Amino acid sequence: MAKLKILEFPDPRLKTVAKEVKSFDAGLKKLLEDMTETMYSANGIGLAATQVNVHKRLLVLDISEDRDQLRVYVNPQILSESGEQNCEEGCLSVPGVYASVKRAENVVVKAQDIDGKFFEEQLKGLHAVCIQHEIDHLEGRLFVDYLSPLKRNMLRKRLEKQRKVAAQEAAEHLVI
Ligand code: GNR
Ligand code: NI
Repeated sequence: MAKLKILEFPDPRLKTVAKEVKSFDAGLKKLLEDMTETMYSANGIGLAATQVNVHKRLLVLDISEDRDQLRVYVNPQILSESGEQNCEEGCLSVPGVYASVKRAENVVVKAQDIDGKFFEEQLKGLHAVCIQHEIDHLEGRLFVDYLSPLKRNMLRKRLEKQRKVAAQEAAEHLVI
């Protein structure tokens, strides 16, 4: 297994629309293992392939406290949705930023498992939030895209500044 690098906003590669998975081969299983390790080691409750710069329709979720309820969705599709909920969302690709996003309360999802077998599921609450958040990644959308352009630009500047400071500090450590 290998931990993969997670792309961070405003990296333009996060805007890529992922392509359908057509071959359920050993390469897909390896990618799934690496994504799972990456999600757990980053303490995330979900991870979409887009975030690790692989533009295929694959995502993993685990919203359980004990981190032992891994779920895998290949080529996921939302068949229907109902209700509304607001959730304070965060994203491994937008570290340190949290914002309330309005999503459907219930969704019916159709997807394939790692062997290509189709299944359907009804999800609600945080589970529904998370899969909508991950499917957005596969469409090249981030939760900050739901914020006003003004707020998004403020975030972009703040994150760029943070990164500059971190790089500067790293450089100073090298000098010493
Ligand atoms: O770890 C994550 N937490 C989270 C919290 C509220 C709503 C969505 C999420 S998903 C996020 C992991 C991530 O970035 N997945 O793409
Ligand atoms: Ni995310």
